[in-house]
Amino acid sequence: MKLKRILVAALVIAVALSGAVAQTVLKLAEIHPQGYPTELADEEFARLVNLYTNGKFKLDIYPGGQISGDEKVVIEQVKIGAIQIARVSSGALGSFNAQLNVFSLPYLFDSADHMWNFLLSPYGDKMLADLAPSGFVGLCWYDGGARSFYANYPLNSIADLKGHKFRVMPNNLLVKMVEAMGASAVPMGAGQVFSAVQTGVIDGAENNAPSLISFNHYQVAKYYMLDEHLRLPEVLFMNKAAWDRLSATDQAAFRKAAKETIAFQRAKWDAYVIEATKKIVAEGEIIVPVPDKTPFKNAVKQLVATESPAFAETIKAIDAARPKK
Ligand code: GTR
Repeated sequence: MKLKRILVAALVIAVALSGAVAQTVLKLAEIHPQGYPTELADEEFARLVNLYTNGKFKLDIYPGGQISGDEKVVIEQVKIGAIQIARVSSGALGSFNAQLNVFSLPYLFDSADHMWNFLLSPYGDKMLADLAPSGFVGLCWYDGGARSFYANYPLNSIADLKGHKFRVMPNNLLVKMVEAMGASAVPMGAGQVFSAVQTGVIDGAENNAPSLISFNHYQVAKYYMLDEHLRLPEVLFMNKAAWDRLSATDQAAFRKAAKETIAFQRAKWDAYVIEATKKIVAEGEIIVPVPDKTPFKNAVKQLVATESPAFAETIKAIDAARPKK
């Protein structure tokens, strides 16, 4: 009996010393480079998953569009399970899970606070859970700021969009939005935008200030008009089959890790928006504030009215999340 106990103890020590805990490596794709707020959040998520699963899981992050500079391709890779986890924009994921297209309705949220009140509500959790029929498990939301138009020619008002070509993420609703504002929409992956502006295939695009830095777009599009037409939350999500292979304890560890990265990412985001804005201005970007967004809102009024009924229940929850004045 004593000998058996000694042998078991020796075995436990041997396993511990050899570090023989079976480790599962999962791949996480990120279009932005190292140091970008969402990428830092991916790293934090990887660290916490490793910690909370006692080293059972290691996440290998592929930043800077190493998997693809086109999020549509990344999402397809997650769908088939070649990549298990990714962080993408809800604008891109909406083409795979239609309920997310609600975020592609312009001027949906009044502010970042309004968006976060909603995303952190039970309805925000429900939307993550409702990724399941598309073969995904939603882990958490991140901040993606407000998106505005930028171009290689002066932009001062909505009238300046007319007759010009702007890149959008491959998503029909975003195409319609740009067309409602008087421009032509050219859907393509973020990785193609720089050379498309350079070669004159498009005149500009729309995004948040941090993305103008991370994709170097400020170098080819010097005019940035802050009309803030969209707030597209970022999503961290996982292949469902890979998720289903996790034990309930490990799933809880992944959830806990994801939840804890939200405040981390938001703080990094807020700081980086200020830094990125300073940097593009220093590099000669002309930033035009748009204090009165009425002309932009009017231009998309009809589109919003036509598209909203498909998201009636969600929009009701979004309205209810509006901060009290
Ligand atoms: C960024 C977002 C990326 C990507 C990109 C785009 O704001 O963080 O995930 O979707 O926009 O426009 O393609």
